[in-house]
Amino acid sequence: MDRVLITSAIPYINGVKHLGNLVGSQLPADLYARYRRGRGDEVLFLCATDEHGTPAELAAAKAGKPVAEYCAEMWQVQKDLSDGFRLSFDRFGRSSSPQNRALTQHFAGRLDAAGLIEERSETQIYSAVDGRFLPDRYIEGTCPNCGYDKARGDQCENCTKPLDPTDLIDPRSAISGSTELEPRETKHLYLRQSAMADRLRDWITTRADWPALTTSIALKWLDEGLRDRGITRDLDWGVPVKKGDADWPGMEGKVFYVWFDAPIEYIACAREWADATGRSEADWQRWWRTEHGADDVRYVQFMGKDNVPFHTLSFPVTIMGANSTGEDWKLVDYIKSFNYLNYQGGQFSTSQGRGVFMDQALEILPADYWRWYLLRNAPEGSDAEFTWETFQAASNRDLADVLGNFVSRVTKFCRSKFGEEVPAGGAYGPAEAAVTADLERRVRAFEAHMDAIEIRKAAAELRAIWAVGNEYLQSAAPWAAFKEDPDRAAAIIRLSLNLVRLYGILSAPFVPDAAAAMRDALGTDADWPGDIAAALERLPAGHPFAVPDNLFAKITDAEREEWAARFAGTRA
Ligand code: B3M
Ligand code: ZN
Repeated sequence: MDRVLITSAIPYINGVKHLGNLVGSQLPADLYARYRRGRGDEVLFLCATDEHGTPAELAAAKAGKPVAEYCAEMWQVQKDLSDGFRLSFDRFGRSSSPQNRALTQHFAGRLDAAGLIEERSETQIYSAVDGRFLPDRYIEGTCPNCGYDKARGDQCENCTKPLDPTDLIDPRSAISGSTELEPRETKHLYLRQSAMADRLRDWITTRADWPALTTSIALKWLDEGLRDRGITRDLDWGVPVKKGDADWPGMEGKVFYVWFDAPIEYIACAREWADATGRSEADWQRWWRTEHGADDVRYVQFMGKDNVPFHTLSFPVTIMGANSTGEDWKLVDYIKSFNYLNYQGGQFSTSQGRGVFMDQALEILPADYWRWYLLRNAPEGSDAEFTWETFQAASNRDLADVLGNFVSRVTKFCRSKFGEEVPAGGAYGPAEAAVTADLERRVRAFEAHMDAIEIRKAAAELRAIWAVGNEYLQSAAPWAAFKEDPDRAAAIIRLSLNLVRLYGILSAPFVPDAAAAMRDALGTDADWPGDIAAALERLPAGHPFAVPDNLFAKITDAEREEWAARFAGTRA
């Protein structure tokens, strides 16, 4: 049994996420977590809301609520939606938790002890109209790298380049729109990432198994010369700047930058999990501290490509820096990153309300439909495109015509001819041997793709595994066999019911509700199939079952047109 720590990038608290966000981190992370659990591994799967920084403050101001209240409400909204999508987090935490506050302050103290923090007096942008400094997203302007005119002070959404507010061309306040901005002196802490550049490069260049998307982004920033990063802000909301438990002279009234404390929440979330479930310090440390048991943990992170620089460079500096003072925090072992999912020829956009959002999706259809479509089209090699036509086609062809149809035909035929139990009689013959051999190869290929987190390939193989059942049923034709040789028909159906069981196990990471319905109908376990021949004998003659409700409804053309029209514009 392996131990696997899995984290998804933690979504900003500022509103409901769209399907592009979902497929870029939380959903594939859930797929992998469910798969590893299915294989019998011990898994700790963590996610949280990212509650600090300007995204939270701006959204709360827009909602007319105190930021703490806004965050508490939005956490519940996001939690309910993640449950709705069956995201199986062991803990859905909050970066504003006391655990994260303590750990963030702890890491800052360690980094200071390691000589990796520098106090700098610097000019930041002050807005006279707003009466405050404008860090990060409080400022907008044109990206100096790509010319995008809605770039924000922390990062360009278009080309992903991390920015400082002073980099922007034609800057304006995101609060008031004012362009009456003036540079003013203020003191801040900088993380000396540049001092760690060689170590980071050595580390990243030895990760030969990482996706090219991950390493290419990381190496690009290293090649351009890694800049030190300001890790404090003149804001009210956030983790107060401290050195461990001690005050930090000169830093009174300042908070840590959101991108400093957000990844530390991955660790704090494990501690939240332990605290909330009556576990001990040792119980979470065995996931995170190599000398406390985490040396045999495989740690896998999931994220969109715009988050890669922070996870390959900044957060590792935090970990390596603390470790250089004698601590033993675990570094990530594998970073799975994603391109963007686009919506009907443009971008999904939270700020413009463009696309389909998680709450809207669940109002239309249950989670399995979305999970299957999004995962089979995961933006792995390049950006992917959401269209209503491909959504309808994938649901109808794969889920309804192939998987749902097979389960329905087999169980209903059996009920009508043999009753609601696995029929006896008839031995498996050459056709069954061929199916078994085919599946032996395909299931092992599916596992290899899932192990490698090659999601599109895994989905294609799973669909092929479903199709094997349909093709077998079509050619073995138990309805014809039944008339002359009921024993032969019984053998076909016995194998087919065992295929339903197999599908109820293999499909669970992708379509957990349908898979559970299949296993429940058969009254069976979820033991991962080793030898396929043995797995296809698992349900013996006489084993009772029930015909499950129709697993998937077809999406009609009228529905597709209605939804396409409803989601053509922008969300209010
Ligand atoms: N909240 C950005 C995002 O939601 C950010 C991720 C933090 S991961 C530590 O894409
Ligand atoms: Zn840009």
